[in-house]
Amino acid sequence: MMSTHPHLGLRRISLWLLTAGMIVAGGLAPATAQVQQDVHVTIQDYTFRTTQMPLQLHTDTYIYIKNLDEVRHDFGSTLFSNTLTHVDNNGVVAYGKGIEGAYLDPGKEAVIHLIIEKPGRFQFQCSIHQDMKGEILLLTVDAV
Ligand SMILES: [Cu+2]
Repeated sequence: MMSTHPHLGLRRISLWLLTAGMIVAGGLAPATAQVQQDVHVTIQDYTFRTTQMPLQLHTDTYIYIKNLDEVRHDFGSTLFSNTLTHVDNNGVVAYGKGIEGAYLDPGKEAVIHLIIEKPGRFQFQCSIHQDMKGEILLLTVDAV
């Protein structure tokens, strides 16, 4: 007498789903990814104004920041602390995983280059003016 084992069948299905998920993540996603993605952040009147498309993971990302105010501002994010980040400030490039942010004097620009590897929120703020905050949109589905 042969009877199907419901518990075993369920385990097979979940294993198959796991394998299919790994194939999609490892094979198809990079083929459709862009080569480079840009974010433009303008600081004016103590406000961050962001122009961007939703960002993809594992893609070269350039954040162009310009400070149009008459005071110094900061572009800081906890995301930089775990991510290899380049900050180009008029030809002087700082790099590393321990960066917390970049100060911008009046009228100055900086370019931040990084590759975002983990889904989540990309929030940033000015450490000089605590109520200046913003968020960069990531094109990722949060794990439930
Ligand atoms: Cu500020």
